[in-house]
Amino acid sequence: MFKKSILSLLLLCSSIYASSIEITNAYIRATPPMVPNSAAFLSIVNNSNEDITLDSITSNIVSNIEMHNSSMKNAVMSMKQVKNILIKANSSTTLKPGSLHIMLFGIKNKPLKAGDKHEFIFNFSNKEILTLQLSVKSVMQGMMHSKMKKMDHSLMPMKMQDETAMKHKKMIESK
Ligand SMILES: [Cu+2]
Repeated sequence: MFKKSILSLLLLCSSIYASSIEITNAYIRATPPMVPNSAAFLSIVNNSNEDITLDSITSNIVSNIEMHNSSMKNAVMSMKQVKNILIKANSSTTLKPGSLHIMLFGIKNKPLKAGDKHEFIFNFSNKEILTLQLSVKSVMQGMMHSKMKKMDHSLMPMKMQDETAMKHKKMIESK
């Protein structure tokens, strides 16, 4: 009985510690055979009373990972590398197409197939490190359709582009 309560106390402590950051709804966008880059999307929940930033992400499946933010300017979607992603205290930040995202450069074993899972390591400013298996999902079709419906067609560029297909201008501020 005594042993049991010690154990549950330990479990409780570790779960309190582990849950200050949660990553939910994470997926990697599936890629066609020749495409070298992809993107990952997810929500980060910060259950702590302090602002936290996501500072870096690593994975063995690609040669480089950057955090990006997309924006629409004069009907052209462009994106820019960001140093980190802020998750305010007791709040959450959502990475989604057309907005903040995780950019994956140089896929080592092309293509990224729907249904596969790959390990990613997330490093946060509070020294927490989360290791997650992210699923590959084919989301291109659905995303394109919903974009088309909302968009003014006269403003639409000749070729629809998204984070995966977009040319990456290196717009990184001097490191
Ligand atoms: Cu990007």
